[in-house]
Amino acid sequence: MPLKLPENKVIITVAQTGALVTKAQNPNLPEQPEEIAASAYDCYNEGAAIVHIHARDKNGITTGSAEVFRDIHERIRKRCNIVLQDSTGGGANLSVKERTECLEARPEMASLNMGTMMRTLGAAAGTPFANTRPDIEAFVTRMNEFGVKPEMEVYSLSMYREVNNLIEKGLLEKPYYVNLILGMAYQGALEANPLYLPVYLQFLPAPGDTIFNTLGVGAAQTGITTIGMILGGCVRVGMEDNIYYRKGELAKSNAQLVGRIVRIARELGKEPATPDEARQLLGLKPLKG
Ligand code: KMH
Ligand code: ZN
Repeated sequence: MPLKLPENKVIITVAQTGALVTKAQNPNLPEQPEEIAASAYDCYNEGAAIVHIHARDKNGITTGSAEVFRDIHERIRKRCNIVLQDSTGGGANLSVKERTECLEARPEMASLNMGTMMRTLGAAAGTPFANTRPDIEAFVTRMNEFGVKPEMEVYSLSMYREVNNLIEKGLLEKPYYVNLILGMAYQGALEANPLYLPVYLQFLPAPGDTIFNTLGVGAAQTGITTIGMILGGCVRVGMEDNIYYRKGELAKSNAQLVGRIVRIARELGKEPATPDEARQLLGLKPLKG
């Protein structure tokens, strides 16, 4: 069995921006540092404990710039103590090296993509989203130097091999944190079929030491995360993964998506963990000051 959260708690992450979504698809997408920070604060007020951050340049293009990530962190920190989780996934325009630069802005957590996938749609179709074993080990080594907790993003069962490799090499601290992704076919993930969740859990690496999160891309966001909570996991919502509130209706804000999952959580008897409760459950360093 996976390491369960307390029955009455759920850690909610909001992934607000991503690398692929544009304002043309949803004008409410926060892209610039001030927009990202203001939206993160609204999500914190709704019950998000963690914000997963992607940065864009002034033209809205994905950037790995530590300076932009630092700017976003500072603007968020002026408002609230939500846990800062930066994306090292970046976008198709960034090299592996550029994808590590955000770590210099000292997030508390960072995403760690657990395998190479082939992009199948969009402008970058036919190019690999490269995360080789040496890349993954280099990312995690750098995270360890900075005391950053990896959020291991798993898109299919075969990626457990890389989780196990990091555990065997002693490169991870307990509790391990694995994000089970369903429904990102254009990037090689399993379909958003909830029947995969029990299979993911059946084979979870080091289950007694692993906390899991679930996310469903697109229309599957609410269903997959609801089942994820019932199974004892953390959840992630937000416009990076889904730009709609319901079929044909664009999300007005990330906070609207957080608000819905909080209402469902409460109906299931779970309160959203505060950022400090999330820090404690995930073994993050306490915030100074
Ligand atoms: N869009 C997510 C399913 C990352 O930022 O490192 C994948 C993601 C990758 O969040
Ligand atoms: Zn991301």
